[in-house]
Amino acid sequence: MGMPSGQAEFVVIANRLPVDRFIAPDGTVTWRTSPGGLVTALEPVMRRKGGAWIGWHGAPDETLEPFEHEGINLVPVPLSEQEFEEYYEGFSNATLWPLYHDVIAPPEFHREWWDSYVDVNQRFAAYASKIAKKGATVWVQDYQLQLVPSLLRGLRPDLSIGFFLHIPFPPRELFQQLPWRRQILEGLTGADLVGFQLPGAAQNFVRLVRERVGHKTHRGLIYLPDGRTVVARAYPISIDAKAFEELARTPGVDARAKEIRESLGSPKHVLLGVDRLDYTKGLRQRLRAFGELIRDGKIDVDDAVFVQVATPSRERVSQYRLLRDDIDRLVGRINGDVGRIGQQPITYLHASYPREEMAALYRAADVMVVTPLRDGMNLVAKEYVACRYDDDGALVLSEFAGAAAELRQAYRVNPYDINGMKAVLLEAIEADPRENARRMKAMRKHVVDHDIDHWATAFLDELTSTREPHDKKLRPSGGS
Ligand code: ADQ
Repeated sequence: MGMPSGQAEFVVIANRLPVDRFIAPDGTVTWRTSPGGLVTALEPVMRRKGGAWIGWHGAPDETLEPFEHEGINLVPVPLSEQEFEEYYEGFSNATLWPLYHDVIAPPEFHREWWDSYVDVNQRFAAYASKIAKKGATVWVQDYQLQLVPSLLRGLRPDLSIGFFLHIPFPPRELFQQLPWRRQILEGLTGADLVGFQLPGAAQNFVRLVRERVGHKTHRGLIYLPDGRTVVARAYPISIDAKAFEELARTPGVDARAKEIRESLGSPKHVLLGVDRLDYTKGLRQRLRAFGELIRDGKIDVDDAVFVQVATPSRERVSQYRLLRDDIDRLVGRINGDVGRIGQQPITYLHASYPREEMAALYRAADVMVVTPLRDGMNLVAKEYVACRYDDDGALVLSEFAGAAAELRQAYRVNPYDINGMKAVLLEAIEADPRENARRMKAMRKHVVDHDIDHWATAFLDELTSTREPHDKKLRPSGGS
């Protein structure tokens, strides 16, 4: 490896590097930092500590040397085409993703996918063990890398290892389906600190470790036979709220928001949904509810427009292809059934936008509709709130999004209850501006006080606080 071994005091390990590659027509290659809160939050720590980020660079069957980008050392991990299919599309996104999201889609269990997941996790751990300085802090991200904590601890017992799960952690009734349940639990207990979005997820994890692995636990603590104590706790992730607000206040964004409303025919009410095209996001339910409100005559097609931005993702996984066709058809049907010439009730876009355009969309929307069937957090809800600096606008939020635990003043919905959702959508559309202001103000305060920096600092402070070995007398662990 090009990067000097054993130099990094702080290491982030994530499935993807925080950069995207652009190749100009003349062949010059440039890397651009991918938009995302995680890099922004970790950048200062990275710079201060000479940190490194280990992750896949996005192209299969290609090996790249480590390189520096905007002051951060990037260490690309190669994946073969077959590993991309089995470890990433397969085990990560067709086994773990649906299993951890309430089995909304049936998870597939394939032994070859698991083998590939183990191999790739071993590779990530090996890279980290090579570049981390003695006693360094390593932060492993998300469900693709749940075995890395214990694999890395096996190689480098001197490190402080943290893990954060961005998606929900399921209750035992669902987790038990996984043929490799014990290996995953043991993989995670290699970390000193295991972070989740919600306290309930941390409780699910601790309970499973007690029952399945047989370790002694007390509340959020797990006592291991080797004297280590693993802490499991909730750290709800957030956004760079200040940056979003500043962007939203720029004249360019303001002008663009007005332009968007005009292009939509200056309707009285603009409703907005912004999601990755994913079956967990409740797109079908929300569009049905909106279509029925027009059909029932509760809203006039001349008064309201629903803008749904859905970025295609994981397009080679069959569940995602089916979903895309399903939503395409539904939008066509609703527009065909209740639209008029020059009046399409749903404007549907498969696009990925720069931040400025996202901020302009948030500024243009009177009602933001976030209705996942299950979501670890949902940053879109927080981004909308951060951009509403006039304390106007209404947020409709599913009770199954992690964000619902914090954004308590949102118009709350159960996305499985279409009639309930219709009633709440109507309530949000017709709400008194003073009522919306009261709600938005409280939510904005929360998001500003609990931003991404607050999240990263809280996690890293706990991870780097020293913990003496516990003196619990433990029997050899059992479990299955
Ligand atoms: P996601 O499932 O991807 O994240 P979310 O939290 O909503 O969901 O984050 C999506 C991000 O992508 C937002 O920052 C949003 O602005 C951006 N985005 C969405 N559509 C876009 C578009 N068309 N163009 C440009 N940007 C777009 C996972 C979990 C979540 C958890 C996050 C972070 O599923 O529950 O909140 O990780 O932990």
